[in-house]
Amino acid sequence: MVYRTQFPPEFAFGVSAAAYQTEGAYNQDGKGPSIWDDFCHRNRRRWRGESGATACDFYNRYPQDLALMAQMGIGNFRTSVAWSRVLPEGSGPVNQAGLDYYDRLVDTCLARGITPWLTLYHWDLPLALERKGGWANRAVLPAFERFAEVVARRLGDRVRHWMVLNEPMVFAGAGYFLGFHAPGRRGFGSFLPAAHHATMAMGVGGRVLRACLPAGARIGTTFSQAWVEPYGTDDRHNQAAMRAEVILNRFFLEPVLGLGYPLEHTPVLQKIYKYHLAGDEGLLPFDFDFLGMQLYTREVVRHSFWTPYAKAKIVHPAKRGVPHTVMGWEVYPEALYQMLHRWHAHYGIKRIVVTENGAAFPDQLQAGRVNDPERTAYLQSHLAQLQRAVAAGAPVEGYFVWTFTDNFEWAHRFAPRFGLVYTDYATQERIVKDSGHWYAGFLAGA
Ligand code: IFM
Repeated sequence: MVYRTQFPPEFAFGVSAAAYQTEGAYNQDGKGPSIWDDFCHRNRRRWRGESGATACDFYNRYPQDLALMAQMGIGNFRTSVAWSRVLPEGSGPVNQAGLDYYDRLVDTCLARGITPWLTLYHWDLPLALERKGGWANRAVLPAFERFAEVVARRLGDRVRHWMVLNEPMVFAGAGYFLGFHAPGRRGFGSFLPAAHHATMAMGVGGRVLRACLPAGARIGTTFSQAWVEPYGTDDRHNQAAMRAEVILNRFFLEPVLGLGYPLEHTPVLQKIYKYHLAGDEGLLPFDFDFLGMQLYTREVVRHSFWTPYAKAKIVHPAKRGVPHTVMGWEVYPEALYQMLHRWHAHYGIKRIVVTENGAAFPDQLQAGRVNDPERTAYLQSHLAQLQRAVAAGAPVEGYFVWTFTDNFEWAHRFAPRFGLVYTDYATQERIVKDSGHWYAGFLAGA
C-alpha cells in the first residue's frame, strides 16, 4: 500500500484536464473555432456527430465541478486555456468575455482552496491560424507569443503554476504527420516545420511568461513519455527501439535541455534543419522551473520492414499477453520509476512534476455506482513507483491524475473513460467512481 504520508507535505497532488476535452461551449460568448471544432465537424459522419462541442459543459458547470473537487480534497487542478476563446482569430482582438471566464475559473479555484495550474496550449489551435498554415507556418510563433502575454498579464497575479505546451510530440505527430488528430495533415512536409515551430514555441512561451509573471511564478512545459524496450534480444529490435526512443521520448525534450535534436538514429529527421533560421539554435533551450512528465505505459518495440521511415512497430500488449487498458496501453507501473530515474540521473532535470498519469477502463454505471477496481489498482501501483523514485532521490514535486471527469478523448471521442468521476453525457450528472473515493481517501491520509 502507498500512503500520502510517505510523500513530503508540500508534494502537490491533483488532477489534470484540458479545455477542449471538458469545456464545451464551443461558440459561446465570442469564442472562435479551433482546429478541433473543425476536425470534429469534418469527421461528423464517421464519428456520428461526437465532438467536444458540449463535452462536459465545464464552461457552464465549473462551479459545481470545483465544489466536488474540493469536497474530494483535491488541492491542485491543472487545465488549459482555449486560445480561440481568448483570441478568436488567433491574434488580433481579445475576446474579453473569454478572458473573463478564465478569471472566474481561477477565482473559484482559489476560493475553494484549489491551486490552479494552467497550460497555455493543449492542442486547440485557433482555426484562423491553421488556415494560414498552422504550426507548419513560422507565423504561429508571434501569435503564440501574444496569446501567452495576454493570458499571463490577466491571470498572472493569481496563477503561480504555468505550463507552455502539452505533449508536443502528440499534437505534431498525430496532427501533422499521421493525420488522425486535428488538423489532419500528413507527411514530413507538414510535420517537420510543425515540429520545429512547436519546439521553438516552448522557449518563446517560457520567455514571455518569465517576462510577464511576477517573481515566484513557476514555469514549466510537459512531454509525453513512455518506457521503451526492445522485443527480445535481436539487434534489429534493439535498433528499432532506439528509433522509437527518439520519436516517443527524446525529439522535443532534448532541444529544450540544450542538447539539440537527437538525430543519430533517425537521419530522415535531419531535414528539420531546412526550417531553422539563423539563431534558432540559441532559442531552443529554456531553463524551465519544472518539466512535466506525462506517462501512461511501456512500449515494447520490434523491427518492422514495412513501417516507413521508423522501421519500428509497437507490439500490442494483447500479443504479449500482458494487462492493458481500453486504449491498448500496457499497465506497467515500473515505467514511471524508470523514466523518473532517467530524467533525474541521465538528464539531470532538477524539478519534475508528473503532470499526467491515469487509465481508461470499461466503466459501468450500475445502481448509481461505478466499481472500477482496475483504476484504483493502476493508481496505487503507479503511486508506489512514484514513491520509490522520490525515495531514490528523483526531484519530483507533484503528481496529477488524468483526469477528473470522463471527457472527450480526442479521436476516440467519449468511449474511453479516464475519469475519477463518471460523466453521464446525457444528463451531465457526475458520479464519483470508487477510484475517486479511493483517491479522496488517499489524499486525506487514509
Ligand atoms: O486525454 C489525453 C490528454 O489530452 C493528453 N495526454 C494523454 C491523455 C490520455 O490519452
